[in-house]
Amino acid sequence: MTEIKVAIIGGGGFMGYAHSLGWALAPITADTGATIRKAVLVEADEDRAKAAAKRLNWDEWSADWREVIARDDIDVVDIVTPPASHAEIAIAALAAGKHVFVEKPITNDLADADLMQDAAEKSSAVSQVGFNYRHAAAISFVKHMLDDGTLGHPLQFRAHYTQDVGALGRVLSGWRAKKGAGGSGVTGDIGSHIIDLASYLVGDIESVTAIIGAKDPAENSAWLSDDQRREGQYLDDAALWMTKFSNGAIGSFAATVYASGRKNRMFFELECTGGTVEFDWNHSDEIKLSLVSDKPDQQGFRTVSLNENHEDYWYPLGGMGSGYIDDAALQLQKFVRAIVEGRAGSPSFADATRTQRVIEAVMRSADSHQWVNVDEVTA
Ligand code: NAI
Ligand code: SOE
Repeated sequence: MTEIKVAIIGGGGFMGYAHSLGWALAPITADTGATIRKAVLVEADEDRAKAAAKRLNWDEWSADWREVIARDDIDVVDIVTPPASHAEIAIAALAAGKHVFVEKPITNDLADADLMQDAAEKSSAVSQVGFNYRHAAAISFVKHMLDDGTLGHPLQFRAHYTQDVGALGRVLSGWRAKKGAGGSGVTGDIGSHIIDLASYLVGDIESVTAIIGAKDPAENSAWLSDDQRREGQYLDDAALWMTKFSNGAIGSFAATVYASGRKNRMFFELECTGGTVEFDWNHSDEIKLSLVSDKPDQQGFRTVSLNENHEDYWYPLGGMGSGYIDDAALQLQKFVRAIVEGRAGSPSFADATRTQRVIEAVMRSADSHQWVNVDEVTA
């Protein structure tokens, strides 16, 4: 039996909570013979580290990630700090021979993402990025129907990721609103999830055209002009972008935190030559499905309720309500499997760097008002 000792860096925040629960669940179903030891929780200062380690049931705490990464007995470094610090910690952990799980977005900066991809590719350790939603059982079901030909060729993908935090005047952790720390803004923070899903299900995004909206949070007014946004160095609060995929499919995407009533809504429709699927994270155990092959008098959408016959559905009975923590655990379970079986993690640092390139393309297109080819976006 392999014992895998995990250190979590930044474990006192939102993702510290989700990953601590995820690590506690992952071994139950990992079916690999491995056991997980929640060994060390690292936080920015000692009091926060001590309190979080106690609350979330980690063996030890530390306020120095470098000292923890240097320890011989740590196998996995799980990075859940804000994105601006991901590159430094991940590259150091890979250099120390650790398996690395890093939260999304891989980082805020394309040059750093390229360095992280390079470090991961040179290392024999397993690395993976926390685009958790692609691991939900409903998404695995859609992926199956694409891979086995049930849905046919993807034609059009339309996705929304909407939240209300901006509309309510809230800032979720200060770093998200700060230039530098917050990356682009909503495109990088929540838009990255729907880019990852599109890349996973439909294929590589080839080119992008975008418009973005930024608001002065103190003003009860419409979006700033592009000039005002650039001059004031505002982060994006809303973004709309259209894409062409390498396989000929087309897509449209929307992300905003100014959507009153939307707490955390991630939604997409995918039309294919053989049928259409619709997914709404707020009903994460369901897929709406219509197949072209349906009998003429039975056409229209049916609701498929996920159940024990679907991969990645953990319960012996449908209708149990799997959600965010199941998803956090599923992605860690797959990461553990990759370690034990000596396979690459997915999504990889290369996948997440490609997503970062798309984010950068969205920002450049919004500035230039031109279509931007993703392969031509360099740091
Ligand atoms: P947060 O602000 O709640 O937590 C971050 C923690 O990192 C804080 O407790 C902070 O004290 C700690 N920290 C910062 N610098 C540190 C350092 N040098 N050493 C040790 N600790 C340090 O942030 P949150 O929401 O947990 O986000 C963290 C990451 O997770 C981000 O990359 C974010 O995009 C991602 N995220 C992913 C989600 C998902 O559904 N996949 C959901 C929420 C966040
Ligand atoms: C932002 O509000 C946020 O916490 C993102 O950072 C996560 O990635 C998303 O899953 C939920 O919303």
